Amino acid sequence: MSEYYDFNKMEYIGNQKGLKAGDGFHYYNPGELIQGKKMSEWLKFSVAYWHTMDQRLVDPFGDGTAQRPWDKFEDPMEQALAKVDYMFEFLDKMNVEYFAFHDRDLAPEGKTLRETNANLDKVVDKIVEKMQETGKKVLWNTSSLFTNPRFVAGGATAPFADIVAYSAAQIKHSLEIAKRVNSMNYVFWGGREGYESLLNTDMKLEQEHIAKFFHMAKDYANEIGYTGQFLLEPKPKEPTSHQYDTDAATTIAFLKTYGLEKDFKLNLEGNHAYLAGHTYEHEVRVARDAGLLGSLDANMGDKLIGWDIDEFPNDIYEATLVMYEMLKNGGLATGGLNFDAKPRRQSFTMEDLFLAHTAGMDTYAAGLRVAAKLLEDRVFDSVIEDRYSSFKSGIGADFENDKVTFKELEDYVIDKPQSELIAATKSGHLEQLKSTLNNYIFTVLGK
Ligand code: XLS
Ligand code: NI
Ligand code: NI
Repeated sequence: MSEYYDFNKMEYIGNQKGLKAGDGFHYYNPGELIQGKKMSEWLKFSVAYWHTMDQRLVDPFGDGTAQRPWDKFEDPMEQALAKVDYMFEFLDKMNVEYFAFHDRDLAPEGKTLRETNANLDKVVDKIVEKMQETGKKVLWNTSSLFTNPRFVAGGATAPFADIVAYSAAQIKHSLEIAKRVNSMNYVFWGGREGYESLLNTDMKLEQEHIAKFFHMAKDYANEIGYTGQFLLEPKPKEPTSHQYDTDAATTIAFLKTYGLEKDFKLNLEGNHAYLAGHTYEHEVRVARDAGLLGSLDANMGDKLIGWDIDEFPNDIYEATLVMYEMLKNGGLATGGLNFDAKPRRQSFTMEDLFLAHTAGMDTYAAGLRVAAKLLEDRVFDSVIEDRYSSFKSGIGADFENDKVTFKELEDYVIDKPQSELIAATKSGHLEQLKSTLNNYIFTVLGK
């Protein structure tokens, strides 16, 4: 492989004092076994093409600041093809097995969809070659039904039939690509699938349209023999003020309402959880409880900024609790940890891209280590077991086993004095638990 970047391949160096971030991985040791499985298998890290290759580091107030070696290619197709080489070299140097992309990340649009597909196919040809050469894999691909002005009012939920038709044709081609590159999953993030105001929106019709659209997508995948897992990615707002796939719970209700729950799981993003007013671990728990945890867009938000800033994860508490849910789920099956993340606008060098990925990988690897120990020691399990123990016998067991009616529950409590009821409650000991969590983080990572 040709050398595009002046960086050594990232290897595990441990966490001895004095080692600078970026010298290597301090916590991510791909071959090390955690609960009987290699870290690289628990943590199927993925690089996001749209950020790492395409993101110019713009914000709503300023132009891009990114400095990239591929900027030297002026012809858009030439640049698109060159970026494939840079991408694969990046994956190799970062020690990452997977990547993810939207159709429009890869190649410029032409004058018609036919021309656009031809541009895209040229780049996909090269990607397929590179994949065969290197063994790198696609965690998921998706279609951008939100960047081009034709999607001003949505793609599958657009109030214009021509745009819905175009969206279907675009997804059809993306599914063909998914089959070619053998994508583990196919993601639908409802870019502009939502609304700004009910004054001009038929919400029910739009939701029926997108449900029909998803059924058609699945039918087409079956027809061409694409067997990757379909994923929906919830987000509450931005760009529209009411995104239909608001959060995990809303998205699960949507899937069940329209009979799609057998065909879809969820791809959950950290920053989207914040925007929905939830923690990341809450979203992952909701999906896990429903048996619909698919994959993770591992990024984080900022408590002080109200938009999707896609920061690389560095919050060890969040990573620990999310990895805890992941371990409880027995892993992510076809899913992984996709860095839907970009460096900050002031971190504009190529070196920052490497450092940012290293930080994200180490944060989740550290979280995995702590979570595994918390599970092994049954820290939360034993607390939770004890907290609900009154359902193991007496009236609690009767309630659990459907042996009591409302009337019998009333009989049981009607004459109980307040003091007995208060005595039936127990402290939640939350301060102690949080401090135990701190201790686990310090001791497991301090080793
Ligand atoms: C945007 C989404 C997007 C999806 C892929 O907020 O996170 O990047 O992951 O379309
Ligand atoms: Ni995302
Ligand atoms: Ni996002």
